Amino acid sequence: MVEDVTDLYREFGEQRLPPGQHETDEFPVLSKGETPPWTRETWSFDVWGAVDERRSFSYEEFLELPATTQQQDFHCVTGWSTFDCEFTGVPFPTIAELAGVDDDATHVMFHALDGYTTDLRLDDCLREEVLFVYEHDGAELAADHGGPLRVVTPHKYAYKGAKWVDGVEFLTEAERGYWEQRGYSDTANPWNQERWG
Ligand SMILES: Nc1nc2c(c(=O)[nH]1)N[C@H]1C(S)=C(S)[C@@H](COP(=O)(O)O)O[C@H]1N2
Ligand SMILES: [Mo]
Repeated sequence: MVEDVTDLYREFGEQRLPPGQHETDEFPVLSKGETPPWTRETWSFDVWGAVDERRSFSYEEFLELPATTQQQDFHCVTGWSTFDCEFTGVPFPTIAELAGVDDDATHVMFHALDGYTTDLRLDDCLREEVLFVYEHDGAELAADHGGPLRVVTPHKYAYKGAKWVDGVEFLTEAERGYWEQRGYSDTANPWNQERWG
């Protein structure tokens, strides 16, 4: 079954296409640098910080976690939006529950193989449609789009969705990620045009 979350914009705005965006039929690739290499044997996904205990998953272990498939829109802060992408993966709240998040955790930092990081408030992550994705449109997630694993955040600009994600850190205070340190917004709500600041 595919969960249709293309209507989540109703929580934030009037129009499905956020203001200042244009729709494209393409799914462009946007990365700060090269696509990093990885191997199934050495890859692990780690959860640490303000949690009961540090957790580590091999690629095979991650694939065994309960997954969901959703149809969603994808909004890049540079102005393009792609409608109706289908992604399969593990919801953020499932990972948070497995790790046992501390009561004083307020923020999250995502870490990726290319050195990329991005931050969000914890309550912006504890949503079923924030997914750790390994399949796109029924096929294994392409390396350029973040394979083996990426995050998607349909309620935020897409820079909040770390490609090649291999770790999530729970924080007790706000910290800024790669683009956030370079001026992009911490909150990144597309319907409010939170691009900078
Ligand atoms: N690890 C990593 N994740 C990243 C990026 C990146 O450079 N490195 N770019 C971000 C930006 S700005 C966007 S718009 C989306 C692009 O995803 P796509 O290349 O699959 O379209 O990934 C985001 N996640
Ligand atoms: Mo972006």
